[in-house]
Amino acid sequence: MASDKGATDQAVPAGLADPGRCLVMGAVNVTPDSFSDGGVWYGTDSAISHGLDLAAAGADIVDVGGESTRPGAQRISAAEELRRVGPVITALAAAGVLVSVDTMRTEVAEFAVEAGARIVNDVSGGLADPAMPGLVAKAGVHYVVMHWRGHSHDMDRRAVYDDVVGEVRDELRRRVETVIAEGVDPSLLIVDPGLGFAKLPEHNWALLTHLGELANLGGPPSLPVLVGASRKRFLGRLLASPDGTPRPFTGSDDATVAVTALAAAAGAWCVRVHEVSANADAVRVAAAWCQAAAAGAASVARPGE
Ligand code: PMM
Repeated sequence: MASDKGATDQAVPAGLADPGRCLVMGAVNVTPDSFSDGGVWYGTDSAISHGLDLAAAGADIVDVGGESTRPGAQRISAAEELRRVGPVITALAAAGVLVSVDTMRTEVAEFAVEAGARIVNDVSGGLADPAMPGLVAKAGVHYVVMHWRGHSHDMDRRAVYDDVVGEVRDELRRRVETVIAEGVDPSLLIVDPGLGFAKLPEHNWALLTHLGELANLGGPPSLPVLVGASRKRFLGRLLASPDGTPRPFTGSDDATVAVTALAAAAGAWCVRVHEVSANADAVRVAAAWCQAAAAGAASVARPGE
């Protein structure tokens, strides 16, 4: 990333707008059971109008998903996933919204890109469906490769690390190398630490504070980093009441905004959130903060000017 945007040298994916700040991705979960908003946008019409509302509130990207990845979630069929997201993606793309499809399935991604989605957000980084990188390569769309260790029904038992930052970085690097070998254009890649996916709260915090290391994957070129902290369990636990009861997910939107500001200042390329408006403000605050810091550093370096 350029020095006026944050503390790390963050990259921007080819062909997407670069407004000089962290982007905001608004999530539309067309599911009955997502952790954060399950059931709220389950109907096609309410999902479409919610996507349009998120775009109007300042989302640069609207991410549409039909399969819950909440801890313990069981998989649904591809036909059911398509039934949920197909009309929503078609309508939002037709309305000019930059749409990302949140799916681990090639057939859903294929439908979505034909309907106008320009980003495939694959929380399994191509592990759940080995044909996915080939489809993404053929379609020439952007590809979010998230760190993932297995499906939601048993991901919590995989949250075991000696060095979470090093292991997530190395596992992500191997996925990136694989998808590039399958033909994906490296300039269209985005990486994501996968907060909450086989991660305990301490793992999430460690990853959030080492975004630059994840962007570099151990060496150049640096890749854009997407961060999905919104309404996740680790925020609810941080904000637990004195008796230890976790804060319900809707009560963690303010904490999400705080993470957004910090992640944006640390160089995140994009944040995936459920409530857009305050996060859209936060990324602007972070950009102004970093620009002022960079200007201050430059004037110290050129004291006579
Ligand atoms: N988290 C969820 C769903 N999709 N995609 C990416 N790239 N990164 C994430 O962290 C991520 C994701 C789960 O959140 P939900 O509460 O919206 O289902």
